[in-house]
Amino acid sequence: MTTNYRFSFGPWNIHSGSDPFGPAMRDEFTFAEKLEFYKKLGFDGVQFHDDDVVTSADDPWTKQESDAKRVRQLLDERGLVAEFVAPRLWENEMGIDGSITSNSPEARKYTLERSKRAVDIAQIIGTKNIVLWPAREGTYMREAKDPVASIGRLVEWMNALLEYNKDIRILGEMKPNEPMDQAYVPTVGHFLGLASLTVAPSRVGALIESAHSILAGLDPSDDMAYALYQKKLWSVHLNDQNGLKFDEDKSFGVVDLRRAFNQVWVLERNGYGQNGEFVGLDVKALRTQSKEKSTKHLSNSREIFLKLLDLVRSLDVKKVEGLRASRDYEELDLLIVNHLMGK
Ligand code: 3MF
Ligand code: MG
Repeated sequence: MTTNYRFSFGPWNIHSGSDPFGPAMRDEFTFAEKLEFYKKLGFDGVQFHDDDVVTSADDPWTKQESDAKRVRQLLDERGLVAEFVAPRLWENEMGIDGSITSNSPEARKYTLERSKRAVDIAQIIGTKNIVLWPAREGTYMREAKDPVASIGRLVEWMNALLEYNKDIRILGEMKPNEPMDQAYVPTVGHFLGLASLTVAPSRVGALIESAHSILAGLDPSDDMAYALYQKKLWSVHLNDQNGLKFDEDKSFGVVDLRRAFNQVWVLERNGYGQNGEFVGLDVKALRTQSKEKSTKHLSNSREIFLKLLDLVRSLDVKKVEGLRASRDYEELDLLIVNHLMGK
């Protein structure tokens, strides 16, 4: 059965080019303008933070509810689907030192209430997927928090949401650092270990971002394989990354084509997408792009994925198996590189 892949991205993936060292370089498209790009660029799924859906996650619920209904209507009219909602806990002042793992009981209370609203928003826009990117759930300096208590707080947060709504699923998107110096749950392996301790392990899975695995010094395709074996790979954020530095969110495959090929390979050969999973692209346009040309990173990433998919599908599997059996990995190296070069 061949998968007909569906692609997704979030409104933050079309942006004005600001970075920690300089301001915006192009005007921001409005949310409504961004929505028009989806189908044109070949995408069907929209990823959201809670406050991508509502004007402010601190507005009274009645206002948030009407905002969310309006967004649902915009999606429906355009034949688009909401893939997930992620509470954007890391921008609020309350989350200055972490939200779930904050030392402040008041901040933790705010976090849980806001997360429950994110679940309600998800329900209105039509998705069961809640993504947890635990941005500030770690430390700037080791002694700042109790590390054991912090792990417990992450599990308690998940339990509270899983109990709050019995339909939702939590997808952990782990990253080892940035904005924090050290994250408490740095990899998918750490996260799925905790998943098994929750009140509903079958409703806790993963979203794996290529760059996040690379930043942890790991191979993204192996991280994906680990989650796929457990039937817990429910979304991906494909992109690329030049070594262990800040999270670059480069277009998929532009740094290391072979590493990208291996990600497509592991997804395709293991039925990813056959239960409706999206191929998410968490990519950013370079700051140097003009506004009119600031969506190419999305269509390029999609195109590179589809071209690599052709290569995965046309790879001579018998040859690969033969070379594995005879342990001739030098020949296998050449086979793969030649295949990538179209030889
Ligand atoms: C950070 C990320 C985030 C998450 C997003 C959804 C802003 O490295 O990858 O992008 O993907 O918040 O969880
Ligand atoms: Mg991401």
